[in-house]
Amino acid sequence: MEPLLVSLDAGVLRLTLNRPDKLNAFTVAMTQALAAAFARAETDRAVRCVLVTGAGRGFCAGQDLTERDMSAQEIDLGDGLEARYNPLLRRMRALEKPVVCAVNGVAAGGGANFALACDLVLAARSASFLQAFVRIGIVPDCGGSYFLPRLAGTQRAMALAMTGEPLPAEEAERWGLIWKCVDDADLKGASERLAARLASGPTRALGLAKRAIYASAGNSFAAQLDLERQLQREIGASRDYREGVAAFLEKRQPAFTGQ
Ligand code: T3D
Repeated sequence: MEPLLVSLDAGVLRLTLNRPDKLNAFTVAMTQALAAAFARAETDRAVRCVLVTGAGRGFCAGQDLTERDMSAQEIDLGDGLEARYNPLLRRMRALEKPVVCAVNGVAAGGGANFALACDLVLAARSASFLQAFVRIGIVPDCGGSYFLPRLAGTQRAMALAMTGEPLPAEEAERWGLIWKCVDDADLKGASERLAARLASGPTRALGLAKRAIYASAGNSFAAQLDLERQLQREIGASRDYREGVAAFLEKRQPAFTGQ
């Protein structure tokens, strides 16, 4: 069984984590397939949005714990992060195209933080986010210690990391960890509609907006204004900008091509 299902249709690259019996826990093969899919999204102009979800009742239970050789004298967990997870997360955040995540069930450990690394996160009402790391005696990784305090504040981040208690999707929405919680039956439709809308948007402008918003965490106000000027200068040369203004003046919907 393929650990990751990949399909491209109408500008949307759909990635489905596909180990439903193991709640889509990450294996080496799955993270390698994810890296390849995001590499494709970088270069394939037909890809204008990425939509990630999980097969079955869970979204992703983090690293597959059966892959570790627990009989080894020394275990270097940093190796897996360096070789697979960190490059994947950097790649997702740097991709100048929107990445939508539809969290269909429990998202635990690296699975929760992989979801939070996506640009827009929708979750089914029955889903939950679980910083499972403490339960097995390790620290949050896959960007969790970066995302959680920024999105939810230090106290909430600390509580999630130190208790390992599941955070229900509705609470995750109230805390600003995710964009929206929807009824389970609506998750597929809502995430498909969002992805389709983004895939027919002004792709370059969406990508540069993503760059600007992520850059703001490390920038002063003055530096951010400079960045906005630089990006606006760049996007002002795009075909989509001309199309957007023409459509407004002609009182019609714009037909953006992503150029
Ligand atoms: O190692 C490194 O490289 C460092 C990097 C770490 C990144 C990480 O992600 S560390 C965190 C790893 N994940 C966890 O610790 C979570 C482990 N899973 C759970 O705590 C629970 O499964 C859940 C709370 C997520 C869900 O519980 P529940 O009761 O709904 O389902 P379940 O029965 O526990 O799981 C269903 C099956 O999936 C079960 O298999 P079985 O017994 O039916 O054959 C279970 O063993 C399997 N499964 C769930 N999570 C994992 C897993 N198998 C391997 N690895 C998992 N992480």
